[in-house]
Amino acid sequence: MSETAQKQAAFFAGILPLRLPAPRAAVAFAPSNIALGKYWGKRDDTLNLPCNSSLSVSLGSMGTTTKVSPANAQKDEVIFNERALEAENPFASKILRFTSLFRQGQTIPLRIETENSIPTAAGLASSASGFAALVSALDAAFSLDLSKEQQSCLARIGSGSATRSFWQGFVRWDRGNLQDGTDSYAVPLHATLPEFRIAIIPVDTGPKSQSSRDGMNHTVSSSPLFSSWPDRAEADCKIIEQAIMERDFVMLGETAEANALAMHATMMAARPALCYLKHESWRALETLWSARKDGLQAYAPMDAGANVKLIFLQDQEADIKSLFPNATIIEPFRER
Ligand code: 2P0
Repeated sequence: MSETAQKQAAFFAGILPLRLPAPRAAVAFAPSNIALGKYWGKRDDTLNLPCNSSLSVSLGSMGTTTKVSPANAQKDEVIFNERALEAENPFASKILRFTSLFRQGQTIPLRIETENSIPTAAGLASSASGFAALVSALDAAFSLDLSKEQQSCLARIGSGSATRSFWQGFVRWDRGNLQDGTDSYAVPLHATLPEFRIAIIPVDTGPKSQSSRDGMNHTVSSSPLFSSWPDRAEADCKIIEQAIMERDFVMLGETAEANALAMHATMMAARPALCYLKHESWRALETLWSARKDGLQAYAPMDAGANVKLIFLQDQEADIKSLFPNATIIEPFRER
């Protein structure tokens, strides 16, 4: 076993019981999320420990539903959007690698059926909701009754942003301080903002030029601006949380946009430069900034991709729709 696999196996062993009981069929849903205070940079690449805390809003019914059940044959099966995948498929192998860590070497063949309700055209990453739904379904299938915080910790090994996909609404992922990673998980914020809206403006729905994982590691190791990022990002999370609690949307929006642009600045200063934004992304940002001078209250928490996301309150929705007719509007606090 490689050193990485050994360290990850020890982390799973610290949370899960030594022997898993026989599984039953179980289904779980997890929402996708968009960070308002971004996670960018790891202090430990094996345990996915971040350099800074991050804070997100979940996307309501947009997410992943995963069913885990005992396999029909003696081998694992992965079905994605009703299509059986070969074990070598990159998506299937990521899921199976994680599932093997969860089983801790026990031979328990599983059938894993997973579906995304995120429109492909929205160009949203699905690894956050994917790993959160997988962990929730595994927890239920093996009747483990792990706490959400424990599940958040486990999902982190699959994908950092998955820590935040166990709750609806606003969620904070605390960076933690321990080297063993047991204090780095997400918690929900007890605040709702029913008028909160998200617009997703699709720019490019193809694969990214560089995965977030590679992009983060490249930024940490080569960007001269990165040294100032963790403290700034930590402070921004605190300001955003306070703005949420005080229902100060302008403070929330301005800080989230500034935080996202600072993240992009650290990437662009990397050597060689890393830029996820495309011509169309900049055009949308210029349209936004120009409309803001005329009174529009909307802000862009740009992610590590070309698609543009806007946050605003309900009373701005008509203006957003007329400025960006192809936007998908999400109401994260809508009752389901
Ligand atoms: C975030 N992103 O906070 C940040 C902002 C992208 C930009 O988390 O390496 O797929 O699997 O932990 O979680 C995307 O990265 O990366 C991400 P890994 P992940 O949402």
